Amino acid sequence: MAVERTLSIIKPDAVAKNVIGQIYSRFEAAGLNIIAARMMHLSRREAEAFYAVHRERPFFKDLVEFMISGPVMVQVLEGENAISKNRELMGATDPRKAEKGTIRADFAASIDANAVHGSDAPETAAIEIACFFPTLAIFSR
Ligand code: IDP
Repeated sequence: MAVERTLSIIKPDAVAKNVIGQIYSRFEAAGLNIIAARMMHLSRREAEAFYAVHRERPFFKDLVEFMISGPVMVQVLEGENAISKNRELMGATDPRKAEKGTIRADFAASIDANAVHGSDAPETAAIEIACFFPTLAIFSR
């Protein structure tokens, strides 16, 4: 198994619900190390750039509005198969379809406000991590 890094974002809805710690506990229990973290309030430009792959999708405008509606918690997770492991912990994009016990099933209200983001592949993980963290701010162990 490969040690990977992935970018995770706790979205404005979950930050507002005060469940950062509960979500962090799930990462830790799954063997994922939090090796960088920062709370930030994304600008419109940052949110649009981050979700640029979805620019043509009908939900793009609402997604950007939601992502800038409040602070987010951004972290780099590292561990064996971190990318797929985090996606498993997150559950399906639509919380109504997310498996019981996943972050989205437990904390998300809708497909628009679905609690967390996680990179979906090694290439996107590398790009997304570089969006938020310089190498010097990442503490692997
Ligand atoms: P993911 O977050 O599970 O990887 P993506 O398909 O990459 O899902 O979509 C990015 C984000 O865009 C989702 O987390 C969700 O917030 C939003 N989104 C995706 N599909 C829809 C939709 O059909 N309606 C509204 N929002 C959507």
